[in-house]
Amino acid sequence: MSDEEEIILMDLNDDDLVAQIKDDLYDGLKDEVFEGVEILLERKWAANLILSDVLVEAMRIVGVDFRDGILFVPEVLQCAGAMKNGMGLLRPILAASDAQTSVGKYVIGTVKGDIHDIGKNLVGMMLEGAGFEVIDLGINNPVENYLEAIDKHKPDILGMSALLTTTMPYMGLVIEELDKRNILKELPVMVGGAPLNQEFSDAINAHSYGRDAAMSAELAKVIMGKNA
Ligand code: B1M
Repeated sequence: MSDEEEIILMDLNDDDLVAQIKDDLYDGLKDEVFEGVEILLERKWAANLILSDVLVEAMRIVGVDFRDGILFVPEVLQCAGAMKNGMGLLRPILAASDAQTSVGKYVIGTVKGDIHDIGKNLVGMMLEGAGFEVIDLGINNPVENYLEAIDKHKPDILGMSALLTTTMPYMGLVIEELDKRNILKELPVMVGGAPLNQEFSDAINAHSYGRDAAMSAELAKVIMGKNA
């Protein structure tokens, strides 16, 4: 098929459609990714499967080419925009909760110096789906933002996200501040993000490490004393 020839997403079988959505995300094509996700949902694909096997997998490929200097920041921003467009469709499904009352309050934010927010947003969606009230502080948060939010919202859990090896140590700094103010002993802190691991989480004295969004929501329920 020539590049000019229009691809009708609806006409593709599932395998070809998934491959096409990944290509479209790689090319930063927001509307096409949206439409592709819409079709998969119409074909009764589970939202979490679309997320993990299509969108997150496509973004993994973007990450590899970004690392290898094949893609650059402006292109990756387009990819992120396309991913967010697809995630927007999944959000109401993933965040729909059967819980009648809030399971707990969860404040979440990406740390200072870091503007990555796709993973954090995903964790937020999963938490909402698990029945949490989520207060999202957004990106690039200095310690003061966390302290203010803790004071204002009195959360049951604080979550921090970092995607850069240069910003992950900032989580330790926030935890130290919480400790100094005697907040840490009453407020479980969960940390997460691609470069983290359990060892790092232990080293900075975090309460828990969330490896991925689904696991983090399960962990949060366990912290609240709800069975996961
Ligand atoms: Co950035 N970037 N980036 N980037 N970027 C990475 C992280 C990188 C690994 C790419 C690479 O080299 N392969 C690399 C970091 C290398 C390192 O630190 N060793 C990198 C770099 C270098 C940079 C810049 C410095 C590039 C530059 O300017 N030269 C720059 C830094 C900007 C800054 O923050 N100050 C930069 C910029 C950007 C964009 C703005 C272009 C864009 C972000 C757009 C946005 O987020 N709105 C971007 C992107 C998209 C990426 C990659 C390609 C994808 C990240 C992503 O969204 N993944 C990324 C490569 C990669 O990670 N493979 C890369 C999908 C997402 C679902 O996964 O975020 O891991 P993730 O979240 C997961 C888990 O980690 C976990 O659950 C999520 C869902 O399962 N999780 C938590 C996350 N937070 C959690 C919190 C929790 C619990 C679990 O509890 C609270």
